[in-house]
Amino acid sequence: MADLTLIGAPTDVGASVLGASMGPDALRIAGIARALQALELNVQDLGNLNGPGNPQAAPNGGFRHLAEVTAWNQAVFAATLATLEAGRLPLLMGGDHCLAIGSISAAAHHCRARGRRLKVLWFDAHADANTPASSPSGNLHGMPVACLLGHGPAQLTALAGPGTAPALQARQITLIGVRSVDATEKRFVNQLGIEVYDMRCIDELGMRAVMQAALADVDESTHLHLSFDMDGLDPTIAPGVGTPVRGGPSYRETQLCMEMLADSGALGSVDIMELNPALDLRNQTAELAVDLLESLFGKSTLMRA
Ligand code: HAR
Ligand code: MN
Ligand code: MN
Ligand code: MN
Repeated sequence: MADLTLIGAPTDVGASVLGASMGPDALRIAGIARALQALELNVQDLGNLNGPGNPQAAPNGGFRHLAEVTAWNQAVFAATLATLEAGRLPLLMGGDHCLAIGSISAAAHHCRARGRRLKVLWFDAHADANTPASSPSGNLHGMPVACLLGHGPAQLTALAGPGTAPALQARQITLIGVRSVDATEKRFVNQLGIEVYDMRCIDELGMRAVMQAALADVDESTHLHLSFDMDGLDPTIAPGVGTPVRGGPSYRETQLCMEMLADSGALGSVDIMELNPALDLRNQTAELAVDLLESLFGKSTLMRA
C-alpha cells in the first residue's frame, strides 16, 4: 500500500453552518496519524493549508463565497496533485465538502496523465449535485458533484486549467447512503444518469450487495477515490455534522463498506469531510472517523484469506 499524506483544509466557506473548519484538528486529536501508523503505514502530516477566512456573506449570483471556495480548492488541488505525483496516497481532512472539487480534480488530472481509470465513491446523505440555478441555499458544499461533472462556474469545473472540464464523466461516480435530495436536484441526478445507491437500496439489498455492485467495474487499472461525508452516517452515531439527516447507515454497515473498499486494493485517494467539532459530543464523531479509516486502510479483526 502507498504511503499516506494527511492534508488539512480547515475551512467552512462552502457551508452555512460554521465549524467544519475545525475538522482537521479534531481528527488529529482523535489520533488519526497514530492509528494509521499502527497499521504499518508510513504517515506524513502536511499540516493545514492556508486560505481566506469565512466572510459569512449572503449568496451572490447563486453562490455563497465563490471567490473563497475557489481559492481553497486551488490550494487543495495543488497539495493533492503534488502528493499523488510523489507516489503517496492523499487523505484530505476537511473542511466542508466543496473541497472535494479540488481533490477529485487532482486525482482526475493525475489519472489522465497515467492512463488510469478514476472511479469515485461518494458516501453522503445528500447528492451534492445542485447547480446555482437549482440550489436552495447557494452553499457550494451542495454543488461539488455537479461541478465535477462540468456543471458549475468555470473556475471550479476546470481547476486543472482551461479545457480540462469536466473532471469526471457521470459513469465514473457512484453515490452511496443518499436520503436528502432537493426536487430539481433529483431530476438533474436522473438526467445525468449518475449511479445512486440510496438508503432504500441499502435497506432492500444490504450493504454487501450494494458495495459489490458499486465496485463491480473496479480492475487493476482503477484508481478509487473515496469522498466520505460524515453526514452520510446515521446522526445517532455521528452527531458532529452541520446538516444531519436521520436514517443513515449504521456503524456495522459502514464498517463493512470500509472493509470492502480496503479489499478492493484499488484505493488511491480519500476525503474525510464535514466533521463539525462545534456540534460534536466529546469528539466522538472524530473518533468514529478514525475508527472507520482504520478499516478502510486494512485493519481487520482476524487474519483473512
Ligand atoms: N441540498 C442542500 C443544498 O444544496 C443541502 C446540501 C448540502 N449539504 C451537505 N452536503 N452537507 O453534504 O443547499
Ligand atoms: Mn456532502
Ligand atoms: Mn451530506
Ligand atoms: Mn455534508
